[in-house]
Amino acid sequence: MTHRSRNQPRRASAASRFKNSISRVLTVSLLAGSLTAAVGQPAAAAEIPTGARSLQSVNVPGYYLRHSNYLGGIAAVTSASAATAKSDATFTVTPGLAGGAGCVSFQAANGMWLRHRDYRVRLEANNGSTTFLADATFCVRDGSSAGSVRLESLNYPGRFIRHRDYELWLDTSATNPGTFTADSSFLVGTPWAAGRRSPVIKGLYGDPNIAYLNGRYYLYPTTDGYAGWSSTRFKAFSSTDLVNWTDHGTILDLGPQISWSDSRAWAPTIAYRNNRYYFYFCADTNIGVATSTSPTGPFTDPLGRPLVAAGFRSGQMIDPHVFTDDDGASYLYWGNGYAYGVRLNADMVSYDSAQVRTFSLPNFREALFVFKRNGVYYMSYSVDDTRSENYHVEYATGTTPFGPWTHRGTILAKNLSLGVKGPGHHSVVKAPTGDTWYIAYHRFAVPAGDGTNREVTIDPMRFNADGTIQPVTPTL
Ligand code: FUB
Repeated sequence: MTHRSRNQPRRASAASRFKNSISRVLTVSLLAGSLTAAVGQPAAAAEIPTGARSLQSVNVPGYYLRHSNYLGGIAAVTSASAATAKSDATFTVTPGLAGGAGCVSFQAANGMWLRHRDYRVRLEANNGSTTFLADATFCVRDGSSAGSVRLESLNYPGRFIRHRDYELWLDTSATNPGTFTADSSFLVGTPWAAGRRSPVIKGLYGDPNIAYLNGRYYLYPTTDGYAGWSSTRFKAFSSTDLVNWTDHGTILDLGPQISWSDSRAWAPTIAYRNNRYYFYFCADTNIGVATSTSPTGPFTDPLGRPLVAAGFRSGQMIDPHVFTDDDGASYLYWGNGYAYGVRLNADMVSYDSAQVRTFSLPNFREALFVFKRNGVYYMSYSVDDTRSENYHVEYATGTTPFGPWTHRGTILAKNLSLGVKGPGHHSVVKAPTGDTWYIAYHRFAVPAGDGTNREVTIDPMRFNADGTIQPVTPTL
């Protein structure tokens, strides 16, 4: 395949190129922040840190790798550029979709990925095929100048992303050999735009329980990244805007703080009553409760035993949730395979076990979550297995905290074109003003997570005029 060279930027002489390279680094530093390395420093093994990045052409300063009309190219971007131009020139760098040591993939703000097809670099949705994953994976090599990188195709070794006529192609060095190395070299800088906004809390977490308490949003998740979900600690995060989150560290550590269990710290939830915060949590498939005067602890166990012990009823005694009704009565919901609910006593740490209800909910697996809007009780829950990409959220509505429940359908499900798999174990929060609602949930970490390597995100949740919930569109 030959391609006519048109509109090619004029090339500078070697001497002025060197001079320009110094001023280019200064310019880039000012415009785009820190680079992976600067001219004058010894070249380190090429790498690109994950996260949002912008990549500047080495030999066309001020021109950045970007997508336009779903095709890759380079274009000028400055601080005065439109937000769209900045966003199009920003990619979230992830470990390579197809793996490979030192290999990465590039995801745009709309969730699509840079991939090559017919040697043209394009922006396309991930269809999950082996070909797509390989076509979207590029291995980082040293570039033509210190600190710059080149991107070699994983499945077409010897072919690199390069610009030609301001377009991005996957070329070999035989294509325009005179300029090939420089045309395929990029300086990696801080991003022009925010890039992918999720996960909202950085790192691997699942089962996010969101609550609005005392003027802030709080998230209480399971800590992921452990085989068999074997973490033993709970953390808390808070935010005023659902975007910037403060990590409050460990708020409950099963080992030293809970006498009756020190394993499998899962799926907590919080409630506020009697001027105290009540933190309900799973520990080795028992449900415990700990209390504090602060939403970030320290929490202490008032019972010295589980609130709901393993074996109390059929199924696993996990995934507690507490809903407090307008009349002040609080209800505890929980279960896996079997859905349970009971009214808590006013002390929030006891209940009448003879009054435990079992609910019939189509497809129910776990993670019950109840909320109330306009007098309607919404019973939402997760379906399938958290290790399956088909894990999802369905819901029912009722006229009391105990139903009867009418199944309404699916709220949230996978979206493979965005790389969203296994979205579930959600929670719901209403903003302090208006009729604005959000759903927090986990999904397999993007791009390479699974059922024990999950990450947390939040999306708006909207209602139809008849009170049914609109399917949530997962965003990134
Ligand atoms: O995080 C451990 C378990 O995975 C939770 O208890 C379940 O709901 C599932 O998300």
